[in-house]
Amino acid sequence: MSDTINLQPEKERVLIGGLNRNKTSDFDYTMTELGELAKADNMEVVDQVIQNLDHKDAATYFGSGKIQEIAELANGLDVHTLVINDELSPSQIANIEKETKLRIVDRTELILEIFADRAQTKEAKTQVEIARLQYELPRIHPSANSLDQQHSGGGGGLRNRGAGETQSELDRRVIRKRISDLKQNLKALEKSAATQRERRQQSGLPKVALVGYTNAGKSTTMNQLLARFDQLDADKKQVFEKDMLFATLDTSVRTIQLPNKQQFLLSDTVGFVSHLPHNLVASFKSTLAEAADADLLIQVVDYSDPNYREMMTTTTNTLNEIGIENIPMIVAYNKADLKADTNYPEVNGDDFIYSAKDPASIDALAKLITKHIFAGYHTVNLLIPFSEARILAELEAHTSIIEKEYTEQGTQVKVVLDPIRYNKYQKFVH
Ligand SMILES: Nc1nc2c(ncn2[C@@H]2O[C@H](COP(=O)(O)OP(=O)(O)OP(=O)(O)O)[C@@H](O)[C@H]2O)c(=O)[nH]1
Ligand SMILES: [Mg+2]
Repeated sequence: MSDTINLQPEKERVLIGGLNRNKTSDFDYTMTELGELAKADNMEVVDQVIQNLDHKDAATYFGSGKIQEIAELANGLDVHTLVINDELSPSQIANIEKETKLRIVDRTELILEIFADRAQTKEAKTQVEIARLQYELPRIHPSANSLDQQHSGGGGGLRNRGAGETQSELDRRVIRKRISDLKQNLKALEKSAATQRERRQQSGLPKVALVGYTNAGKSTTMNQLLARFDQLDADKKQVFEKDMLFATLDTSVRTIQLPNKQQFLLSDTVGFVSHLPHNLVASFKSTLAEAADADLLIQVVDYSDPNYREMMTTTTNTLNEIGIENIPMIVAYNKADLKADTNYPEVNGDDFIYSAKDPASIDALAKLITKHIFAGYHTVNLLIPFSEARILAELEAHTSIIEKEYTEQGTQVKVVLDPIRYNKYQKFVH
């Protein structure tokens, strides 16, 4: 239909390029990933340029012959932007821009742009803005105005504030101030998240966190577990899931209650990508605080992706980088429905093959989780005196009561207790 209005902003046509240093085996994977990142930033990848080189050129990243080749290719294809598979120095970017007349976007800037576009909550927006400003700070080019020249001989310091201050210095000062203000705001936001976390901690419920590469199906897994086991308001508690990179930037925590009334906390977290920009790692650290103190991690893997092994390595590296180690982990190979000749659900030790869209898989996953987190649980008989009605109410709300009988001495219950309550209610064991 000719009169349909296309609301999609037009995609920017780009080239992607990278240096294959030491011919590393994961180079092709990082280029594929770069292409996906570019698509996620509303770009259309027209072609790619690759150079095999042991060391990057200090001035122009690519060797000079390659730079000419890129300029000609871009000209022929009528493309004006080159996305590079690395973080470049400000002067490298300026040099390539000068020689090719192309706009240069490096990997870090690309990821930051996607994050800025996706951020929804105040916390995520603040984290991304800090990271972007930190990235921009060394990249402010001295302006060509005369104040710059006037300043070139003198030192910095207070003397030069005010009238003698150059535009770029002023810009830097404004940015530094903005970063420090944003960090203050973030601290306050993180404090309230920490308070909430503490409150959940006091509930004594086991904590399970979904982690893994972006677009693997973490949020879908969370939503299906919710729909299956927490029918009450399940649709209101659903999290955002979509076939795109970095659909989730914030951690969401939900309570899952299994049919036997055992409960656990499940958190859905931000997805990973390789070569995460340094100044985003700090924000990942706070966003992933939920995963850091989990009792069990479920690493969700897109088993149907040919690069799933590299994605798993990326996940392991990122977890290590942000200091999440030594937490028991189930490796959950998702999207088995898209992989030929694959049986699912299938459990093999701590490996689990499944499809988040298959109810039988979700039941099997719940079973596997239960086996892990409720291992230290005890089934006991308690005799609760009538004077302790509060305790009975607490047990009814939070534990799985198998039998209940009123006797003259009080209420007798057979109940499954977590290790904390098992200690706490020792004196009532009958
Ligand atoms: N066919 C199929 N698609 C799936 C399955 N699980 C998830 N998906 C799809 O994969 C895409 C990504 O799912 P999400 O749950 O948003 O992935 P995520 O891991 O939360 O991604 P980020 O939040 O970006 O890190 C969505 O389009 C889902 O519908 C599955 O088992 N089979
Ligand atoms: Mg998600």
